[in-house]
Amino acid sequence: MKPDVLLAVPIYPATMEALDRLYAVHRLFEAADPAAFLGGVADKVRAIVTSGGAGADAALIAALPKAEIIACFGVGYDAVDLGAARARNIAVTNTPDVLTDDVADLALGLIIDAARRISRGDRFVRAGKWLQGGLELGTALRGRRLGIVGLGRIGLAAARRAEACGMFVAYHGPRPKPEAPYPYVADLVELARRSDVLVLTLPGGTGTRHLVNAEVLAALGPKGTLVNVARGSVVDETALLAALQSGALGAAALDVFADEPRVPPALLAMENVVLQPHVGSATHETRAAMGQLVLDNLAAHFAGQALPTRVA
Ligand code: 8YV
Repeated sequence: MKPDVLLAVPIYPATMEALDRLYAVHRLFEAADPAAFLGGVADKVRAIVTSGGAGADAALIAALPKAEIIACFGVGYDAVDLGAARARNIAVTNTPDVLTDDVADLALGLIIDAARRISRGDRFVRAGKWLQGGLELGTALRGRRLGIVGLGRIGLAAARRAEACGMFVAYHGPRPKPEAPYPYVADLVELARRSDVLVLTLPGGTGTRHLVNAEVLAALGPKGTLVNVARGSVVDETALLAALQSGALGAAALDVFADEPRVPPALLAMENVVLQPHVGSATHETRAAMGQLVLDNLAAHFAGQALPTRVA
């Protein structure tokens, strides 16, 4: 008999097809009445497949008393209630490494877009404004200072790309990384003060919630740019809006938001803001590789083998 798997949200189509071949898949996102749906599968679901954004909260975990594993289609697992999983000895897996380059590419793309106004130029041409004159000048990347918040795999990959553009890199995190070839700045406000562009590549979750607050944004300053490819939760979005509106912060380029897919309407009207619909890992190649890791973790679990990418 195929093991029963709850699929919380849609993921990469080919991965969903593979799940259908290998497991009895129950699609929570298609249920008209999710609570009744969960009640109907509670006595058989042994695995939960979810995304980085959707995760699995305590209520979902409690609703599935036979769950043994939560396989997260994403590197970030901050939306999984690890305490609830641990209390039931439920394994949690994620999809590290395979998405590092894509997320770093997007971070670089956002850095370049904010400085060189690519999206803005696109809107300008489409609106026919070029006929009246050229776009305002942008800012060179060469020689500008990049602050990375969270020098993990993605932060390091973003740093290398920025260096190739002639930027100077420094970083902040919970502790210095002796192997890192960049200066460590223990105080985030100080890093923001010393940066022209601040890129967020740190994990989300309660430990980093609103780490980027009004003080950090003010330190980044009227000529500074905030780039977020991490989680919306790490930024105090109200403070970000206020800083952009008052001119205390120069620009922002955001792939993630506090309440996705809802984006604060005030941001939509700002020309100095670049907006993306959480697409850091959104390429065919990477989503396929992420899906394969989900499948590999499930297969290992049901075969009683060590999980390839277990986080908890
Ligand atoms: C995905 C992500 O957008 O890896 C993460 O943590 O946020 C993303 O790669 C998401 O998990 C796919 O829906």
